[in-house]
Amino acid sequence: MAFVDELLINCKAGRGGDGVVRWRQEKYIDRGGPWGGDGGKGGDVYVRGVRDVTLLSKYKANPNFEGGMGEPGAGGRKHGKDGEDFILDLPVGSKVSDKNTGYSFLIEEEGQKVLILRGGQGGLGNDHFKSSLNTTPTTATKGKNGDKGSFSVVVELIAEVGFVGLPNAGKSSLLNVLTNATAKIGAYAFTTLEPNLGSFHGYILADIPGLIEGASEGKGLGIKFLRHIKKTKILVHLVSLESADPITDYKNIRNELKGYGEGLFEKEEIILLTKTDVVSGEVVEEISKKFEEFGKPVFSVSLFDDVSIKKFSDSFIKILRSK
Ligand SMILES: Nc1nc2c(ncn2[C@@H]2O[C@H](COP(=O)(O)OP(=O)(O)OP(=O)(O)O)[C@@H](O)[C@H]2O)c(=O)[nH]1
Ligand SMILES: [Mg+2]
Repeated sequence: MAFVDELLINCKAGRGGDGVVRWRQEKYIDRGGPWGGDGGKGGDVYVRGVRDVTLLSKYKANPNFEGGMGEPGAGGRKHGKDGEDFILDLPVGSKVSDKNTGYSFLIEEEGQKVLILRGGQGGLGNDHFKSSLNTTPTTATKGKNGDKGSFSVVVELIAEVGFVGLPNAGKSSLLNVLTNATAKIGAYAFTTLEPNLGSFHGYILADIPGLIEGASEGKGLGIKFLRHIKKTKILVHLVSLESADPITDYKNIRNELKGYGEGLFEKEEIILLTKTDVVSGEVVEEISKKFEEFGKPVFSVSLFDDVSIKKFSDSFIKILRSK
């Protein structure tokens, strides 16, 4: 199932039940006094945070949700039953915006429940309208419609680590090696079109589509995927040594992070030089030294060198645990 991280949902709270006209049943008395009860209130609509990032894909085919209708009142001044509330589960990390009012909020925690639409009030039964002047009111009111609204839901994944880099830098390959993920890997740019997640010693790593120079102006796949790594604690910036100019590649991506804003540029970063197998050991050392001048931790790996992967993985877990 395709990963869906944006969806427009239509919601309607329940309609209130109608009030009714009823008369007390008494022997020999035609209208033994008003006795009609009020209608029940329509069900409200809530959203609730759940740890399941696949939810939006499940809603996509039919993104319409409705609270239950209130039941009509009854004789004996009986109040109709209130309509059932509708609770829509959304992934933790969803930003919900009301399309009409512009009001928006973030679902930050599992179990967090937010009222988004109120059910309609129930109508009044004729018992409500009796007075000394009118002892036999024949009026009852209809239940009110519940609130309606359209909401945009945008999911920002809750990952602790984000992988960034040019297409083909080896981000998805690394994710697959370090975690249980089975991300698609390809010897061409933009293999990854949707974020991939994997768990590394319990930390969630997010591999996002590759960035290119000008991404913040819409080049390549753009930078909208960066929102998924906004909340990460740390970025791993992968730079392939296949490139003729890894330093420029690195700076270009840094520029795009800066263009995006949201604190990504300032976020703590590990530099990871990849594909060390395509150059000599001396070149790896020379380039590593240049990268160390950025004042950040620098590691180098090759998929074909288990020792390099183990070395990076051991240091990486130490860095994560120190956060
Ligand atoms: N020689 C060599 N090739 C590698 C290494 N790591 C990855 N590759 C190859 O590089 C290519 C790109 O790898 P991916 O993991 O798909 O790269 P990516 O950064 O996820 O790319 P996008 O999804 O397009 O952004 C694939 O053909 C991989 O097999 C490595 O350490 N050495
Ligand atoms: Mg990829």
